[in-house]
Amino acid sequence: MNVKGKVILSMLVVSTVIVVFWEYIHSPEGSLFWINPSRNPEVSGSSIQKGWWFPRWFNNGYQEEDEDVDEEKEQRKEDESKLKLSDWFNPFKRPEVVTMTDWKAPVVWEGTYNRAVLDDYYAKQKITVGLTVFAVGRYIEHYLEEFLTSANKHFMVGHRVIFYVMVDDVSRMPLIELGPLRSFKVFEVKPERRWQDVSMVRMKTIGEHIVAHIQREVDFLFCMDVDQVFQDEFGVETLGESVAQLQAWWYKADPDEFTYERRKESAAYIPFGEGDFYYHAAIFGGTPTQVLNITQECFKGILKDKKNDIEAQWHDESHLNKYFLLNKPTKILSPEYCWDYHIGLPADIKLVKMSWQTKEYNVVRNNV
Ligand code: UD2
Repeated sequence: MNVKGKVILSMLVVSTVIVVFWEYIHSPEGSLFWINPSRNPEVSGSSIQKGWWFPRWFNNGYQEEDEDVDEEKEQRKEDESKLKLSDWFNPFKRPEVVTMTDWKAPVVWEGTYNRAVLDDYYAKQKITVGLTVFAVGRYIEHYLEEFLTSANKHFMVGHRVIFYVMVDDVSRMPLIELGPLRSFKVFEVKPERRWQDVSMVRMKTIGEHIVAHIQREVDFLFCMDVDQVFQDEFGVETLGESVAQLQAWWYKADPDEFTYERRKESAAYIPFGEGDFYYHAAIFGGTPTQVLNITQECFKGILKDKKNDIEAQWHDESHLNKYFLLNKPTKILSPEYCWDYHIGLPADIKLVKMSWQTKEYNVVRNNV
């Protein structure tokens, strides 16, 4: 090789070394020379070392770019991991019933949802679901044990659950063995003299407990009447920001037939010609923040009525219906989630998840 050849060869070698070294310093994740400290902690020293001798300003310029890329990637990952309604819900599976409201909230009927997809999604998030239930006076002996035993078996199977049980006498609390991932928190509440007040004051008590502790303990919260029994799985398809239950006796009726509060003097007043559905106060829920808002607003209405010496026709339920008229629920549960077998079993009720107990008002209520 002549001198000219040697010079060209050595220039080639030098430029190759420079290119290789340049790549090593700046190559992004996934290229040939990248060492990812997080995936390979044993060699992470080499990528740390490059920082201290290279000019800081130079390194920083690239650092910022890397951070932007990382942020974008994180955002993309987060967006991809969020479930879309179409991933778990198909409104066309039940063409004979209303499966979507005017404001595009899903109405969850048996057959419209894919629970497995949701179970997987919520299991990754390690959610905890709360459930409040009140049993005051004779409601303890009459209903509480069956309610809790059935909830233990069917409510949010496979997910962490806290039952918030409010009784007026803790010593009469039934002994129930709970399954794994389930726990109780039992609280004593003051018994009201009238059953109507027991029912209405629940709104105040639930709100106070959300503020005091529930908001830090759960991701979603349901509030239920005690005189009902779980029959089948009441699962994660029911979770949402604010969740309302269709009342079994009224789901096919025209809004003008609903037993909304019709007296203008009440805070729960809904005029004829208005209204979407008749919601059942026996089940409502959502995120703790939303449930707090529901209970606080309803209780404000109840107090306003007390001041004006008026009581809404269906007590807390009338106020709840007014609330959901003004603040549309983001999810609605079909009457399959709270069915009354006294109606019979029409063809559109495919799978009952919870059913009403027989109302024995003369046995359980102090004042009938
Ligand atoms: C309807 C609604 C209920 C509420 C009530 C207000 C149903 C299934 N439920 O219930 O949500 O809006 O009307 O009029 O239609 N409670 C006690 N001790 C008492 C009284 C009430 O623990 O002395 C609790 C208990 O959890 C009970 C709930 O309050 O389930 C509602 O009272 P209810 O079930 O007697 O009222 P009901 O069946 O008319």
